[in-house]
Amino acid sequence: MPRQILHFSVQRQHLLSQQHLLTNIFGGFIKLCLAKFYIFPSNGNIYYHSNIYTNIYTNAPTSTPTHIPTATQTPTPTQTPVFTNNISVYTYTIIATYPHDHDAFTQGLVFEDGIFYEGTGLYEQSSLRKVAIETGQVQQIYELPKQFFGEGLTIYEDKIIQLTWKSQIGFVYNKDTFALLRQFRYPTEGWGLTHDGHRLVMSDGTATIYFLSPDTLELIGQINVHINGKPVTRLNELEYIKGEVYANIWQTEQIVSINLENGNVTGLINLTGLLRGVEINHPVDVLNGIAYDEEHDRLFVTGKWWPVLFEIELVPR
Ligand SMILES: [Ca+2]
Repeated sequence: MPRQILHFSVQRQHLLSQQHLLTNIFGGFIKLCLAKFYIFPSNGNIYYHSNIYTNIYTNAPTSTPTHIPTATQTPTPTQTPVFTNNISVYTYTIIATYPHDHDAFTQGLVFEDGIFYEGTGLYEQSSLRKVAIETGQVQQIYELPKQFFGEGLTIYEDKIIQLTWKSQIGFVYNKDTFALLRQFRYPTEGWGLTHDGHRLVMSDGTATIYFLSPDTLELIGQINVHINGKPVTRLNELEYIKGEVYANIWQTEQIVSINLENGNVTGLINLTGLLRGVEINHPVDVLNGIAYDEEHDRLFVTGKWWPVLFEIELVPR
């Protein structure tokens, strides 16, 4: 979770400094030992690097939680995955790049009527925002009470619904004024949120997608998401697009499209390298945030603390 990311980031930076010093002193043996050490960070997850397509449906993320790309970074060739069961695979083309508030720890992103609605996280920093596309400027903001860690959000009719991470409390706002209309409870953690026109669709970081009544906000169903029969965990920010739900997979640069009838993953989008070439002057975190402009068929993605937001076009592989 995000707090663990921060902790891991600091720990990793420290370890990297230690590693550099010790490597100079003791040589490759020590380096090997440390390398083995920090693939088991404090959150108990096992981190390793390999082709995303071979381990996206395990619990192992394929990229480190925090990274700072540089202009000199060498592009890594993307391996061509082999799939069965008619899963479509996509890479991407960047259509446009827009400014994004690099202090926004993006947890939810929606496009409507020419602007973005964005939810940000972290304790004492969580917010609900209206953001101008072209400039990235925040036009309107509501700051959540300090004890809440904001998560995904969606717009249903004239209301905004926003989740929180571990509080099991969600909020409903007036879309125009951001006036808080009510709060509600749900039984899991809150991660991503979207809707399919008649149900709210929610993720909690597992392989389960939950359905909530948009009227009562009660749980009315759930499905398990899988790819080739194996669960796809760490489903995070969501967006309903053309009859399917797109979910970015936490701590990866991958998005999956999900059939809500059966939980099957129908497509895999590899967004590796999105920040390549972007000047980065501060820490950035993982890809998070999908928004869709239905009227103009535009797809937007960004990430936590990213200084930019991208309009992308999917390219079949
Ligand atoms: Ca979204």
